[in-house]
Amino acid sequence: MAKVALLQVGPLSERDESGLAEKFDVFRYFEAEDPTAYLAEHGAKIRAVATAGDRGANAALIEALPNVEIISVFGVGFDAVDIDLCSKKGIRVTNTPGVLTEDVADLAVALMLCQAREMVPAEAWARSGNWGKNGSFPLVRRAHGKKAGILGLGAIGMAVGRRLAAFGMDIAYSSRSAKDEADGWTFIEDPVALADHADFFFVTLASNAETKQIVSKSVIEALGPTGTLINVARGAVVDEAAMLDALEDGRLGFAALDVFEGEPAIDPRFQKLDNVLLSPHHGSATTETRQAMGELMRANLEAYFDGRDLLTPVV
Ligand code: 8YV
Repeated sequence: MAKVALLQVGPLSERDESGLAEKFDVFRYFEAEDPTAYLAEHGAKIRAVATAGDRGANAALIEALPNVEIISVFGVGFDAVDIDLCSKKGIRVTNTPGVLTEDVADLAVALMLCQAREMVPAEAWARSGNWGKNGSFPLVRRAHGKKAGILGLGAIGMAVGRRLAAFGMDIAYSSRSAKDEADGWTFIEDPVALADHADFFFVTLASNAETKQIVSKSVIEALGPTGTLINVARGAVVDEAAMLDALEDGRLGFAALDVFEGEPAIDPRFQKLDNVLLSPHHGSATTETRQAMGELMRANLEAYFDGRDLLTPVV
């Protein structure tokens, strides 16, 4: 029997590419010199799509694939996939939740510690010989025992909170409703009030129309000149221009960011700020987790074409 035609939207690991090639007839869309001509030639035979959280599948791509049945996303975030259009057309969508939760939470906490303890400039101080020549590195900021605000208490927000509890932090969170499992943590629904409470403000919610720029100018100003904004969600959930203005004039103290609007081409204003710690969207980027994400992405595709239930369906 002929293999099902699958559109590969972006590069994947060798392991995933060979895994897909075993089961599918793979069309490497990301290598096409003329993507429009490529879709015009191959679009009608494509029944499956393998894509990543950042590349997704927008309406134009979906419309160019009239026979697509399933889109499998390598990532938990599916904000780059036109979910409404998929629902309307009966296209199934899957993502990779669960397997990356703990790694993203590790990075969020690492960003807090690294920013508060100024580990990047401190390392440069030791490495450059400044320590020997010019003496001790200046004093930095404490993290343990401080107030944390977590915006979005899904799996990743919970995993961040569990780690912060071990740092003796006073934890508050905002979510659609108060959660039983957040025992001992304070529910503060309003993001501005949450930011007002927090020294360290973690953004861990899903990006969608409802959460667009939920971290507004008011939230940023409530966090204030001593506060730190840590974002491991998506650039779109923060009013990035307002954040940059506030970081530049000191209305916001610090930021530690793994995600940006328009990434990987980030706003050059970030590069001039020494109160921002930059991370290249690396929350899930460990060898172990990326392997697990690839396996889950492929397992969903295989389940669909074997007629089994999807493992982690979105729609
Ligand atoms: C990945 C992510 O970096 O899971 C997500 O939503 O943003 C990340 O795990 C991304 O999907 C890979 O492109």
